[in-house]
Amino acid sequence: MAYGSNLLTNPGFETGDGTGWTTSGTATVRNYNVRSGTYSLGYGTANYTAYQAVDISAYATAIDAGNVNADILIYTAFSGASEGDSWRVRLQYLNSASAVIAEVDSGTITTPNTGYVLKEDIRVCPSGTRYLRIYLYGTEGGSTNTDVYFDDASITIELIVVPLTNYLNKPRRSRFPGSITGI
Ligand SMILES: [Ca+2]
Repeated sequence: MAYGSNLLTNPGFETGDGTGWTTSGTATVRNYNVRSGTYSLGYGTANYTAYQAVDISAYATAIDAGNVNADILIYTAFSGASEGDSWRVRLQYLNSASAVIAEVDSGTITTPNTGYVLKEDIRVCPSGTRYLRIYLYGTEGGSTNTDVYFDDASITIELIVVPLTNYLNKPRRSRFPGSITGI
């Protein structure tokens, strides 16, 4: 089966606000430095976070049998000089208690990539996965604005029709530097 539709609400911030995302700090959605559409998330005047989780517990039986693939991704960029600002993306697999059981963590990125880079994780959902979450961080580096932007997020899942018993045959991919936790 092919990957399904994007499970996120407002994945590209095109509502013009933070609908669907839980934000803290100075997270701001605005018409600037977009990757696509009209809006992106970024430009806090200080540190900010934003996250959104999707509930995939309806597929619990298939997940626990190792028969659900996930594809989690988002694009991130600086706008011009970073002024020491940084971003961090965590792509997470959560259990029923919303504890992290696996993730890809970009770590703190300070290299000022002015073009958008893809941060993506594709893997078989670990047994016990009930939620998939994208967690974003923008950190102010000492000047006045956090010049870090996020856009075009996606979380999709795929039900494996023919179970893959050979680990090496299971799809898995992660882009951009970072650490991988979990199987
Ligand atoms: Ca957008």
